[in-house]
Amino acid sequence: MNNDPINVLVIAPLMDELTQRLTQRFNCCFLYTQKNTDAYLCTVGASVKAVVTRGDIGLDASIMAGLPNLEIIVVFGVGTDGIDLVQARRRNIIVTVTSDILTGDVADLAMGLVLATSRQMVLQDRFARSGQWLLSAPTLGHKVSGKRMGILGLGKIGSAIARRARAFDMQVGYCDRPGIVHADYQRFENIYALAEFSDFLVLSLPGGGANPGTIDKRVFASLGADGTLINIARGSLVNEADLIDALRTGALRGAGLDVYEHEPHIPEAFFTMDNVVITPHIASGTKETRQAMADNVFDNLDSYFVRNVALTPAN
Ligand code: 8YV
Repeated sequence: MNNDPINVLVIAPLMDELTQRLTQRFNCCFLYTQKNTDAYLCTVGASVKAVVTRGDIGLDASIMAGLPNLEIIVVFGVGTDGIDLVQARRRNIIVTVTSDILTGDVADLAMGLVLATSRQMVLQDRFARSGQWLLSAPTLGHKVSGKRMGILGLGKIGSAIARRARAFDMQVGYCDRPGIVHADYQRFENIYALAEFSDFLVLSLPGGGANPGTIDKRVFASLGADGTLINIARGSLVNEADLIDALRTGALRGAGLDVYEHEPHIPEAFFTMDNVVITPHIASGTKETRQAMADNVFDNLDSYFVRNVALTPAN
């Protein structure tokens, strides 16, 4: 039984097992189960010391403002783009993320999308299952090995993607903030130059690293008709209307997408495009990694309240 008075506000659904562990250890309030969240926050807001949220959900600045005794925000994920970090810093609120845990999985999925788009893996799967092979030959895809990959954002995930691309004998270029330099890969000063270099332009910026809609028709024009966009970062980085247009008109060859502007809604236009491979924000979605992320969330909270130490702070 939980006799601990610490109130933990859970913003969005988590893995069942994590929810259970949190409930056994802390006094949990579940915001997402409330019909009238404003009224609920008025009632419990002052007692909340910790928030648990997900990287893809974040924490509304207005909700944070309504939690006067908040000490720590624990994120199931690495994205802090949905969190008002300025407010957190000003109020000395600790923010933790699941740091290095999901790097490999996200990089793996990026490579999976590179292969799936260029080798038409989804299309060919449909072709094979439907028995069409008996009637006609499969269409031809495009090479991956030896091609050029441009990585926008050479952080931990971007670097992991670069290493994988090298193993595919790809040439790797990147674009990032001035301080981020990697001698092994070709550096580009801006997105357009990187896109021009690239056969595959991979977005791996940390959340909040660029303005919404930055990846637009000008970038697609630079990437060109033989280019493919891969996005495992955030949907908000891409101007989806421009992307749909570029894919429809052949201004762009293809796209491999794991993230969207208004998740879980995916623009319906993608559903009928054979040159697009879409996955539902599953880059970190392996049992092993999600389990490790759940453990990290629990351990951060536990350590903070027992020893006053956050294990993997983002700020
Ligand atoms: C998570 C993410 O899968 O880490 C992030 O910021 O967006 C994803 O890796 C997501 O937060 C889990 O729901």
